[in-house]
Amino acid sequence: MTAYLSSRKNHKLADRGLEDGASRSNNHTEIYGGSPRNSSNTLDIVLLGQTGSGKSASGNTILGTKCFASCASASPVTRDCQVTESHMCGRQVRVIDTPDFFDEAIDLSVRNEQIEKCRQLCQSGSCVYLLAIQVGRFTDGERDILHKLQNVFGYDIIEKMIVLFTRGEDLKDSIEEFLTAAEFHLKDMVQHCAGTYHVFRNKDHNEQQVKELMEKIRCISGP
Ligand SMILES: Nc1nc2c(ncn2[C@@H]2O[C@H](COP(=O)(O)OP(=O)(O)OP(=O)(O)O)[C@@H](O)[C@H]2O)c(=O)[nH]1
Ligand SMILES: [Mg+2]
Repeated sequence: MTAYLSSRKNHKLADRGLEDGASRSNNHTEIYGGSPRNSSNTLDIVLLGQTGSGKSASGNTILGTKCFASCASASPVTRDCQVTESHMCGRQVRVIDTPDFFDEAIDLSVRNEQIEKCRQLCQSGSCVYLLAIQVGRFTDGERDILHKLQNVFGYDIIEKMIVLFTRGEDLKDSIEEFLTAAEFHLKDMVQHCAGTYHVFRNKDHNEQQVKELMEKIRCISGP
């Protein structure tokens, strides 16, 4: 079994940090890419994952509107962390869209800047990470991504992480059947990520999938 460490004492290692080498109101207060701002009741939802995995599309699904640029592309579309703030499910939520911090198509110095920016943006007490993975496309890069994210954001990140499968419409069977038949590394990853996962169909304007996700988030982050 892969060792995804979760001990706080390992934070020092992680602090070295940079990469080496649902009733929705649609009441978006603003979109900005800059400084952290937060109140104690604010929930940060951070979208992480490989280029093209559906991070920005999932952010738009959560917010119920197209806030983040999302399209099919051979190169990374999102290159700068962006935040959109909205009131949903009775609390203030900040959705943070990120670039793929490990995509070598983006300069290492730019990626390191973005990692630092993301860290600064996630300064609320309540932060949940969504790891976007396309259904049926689990790559070598995705196998390693959890370790890389732990190195950058701390080993405890997995306790606040939900695997978010995108392109849910591509599932032939239920997600449970899909996971039963899935390769070991994917099962292992899901098991370690707060023990939970969710499926999005980002082309469907279906609020139920968002309500269900917000309920899973509430279980992890508290009310
Ligand atoms: N059919 C379908 N397409 C999806 C889904 N989620 C994302 N996509 C498509 O996948 C492509 C990539 O999605 P993005 O949201 O731009 O992916 P990203 O992870 O933000 O990519 P980068 O910003 O480049 O890192 C886009 O064409 C989306 O429309 C989904 O659930 N179903
Ligand atoms: Mg994007």
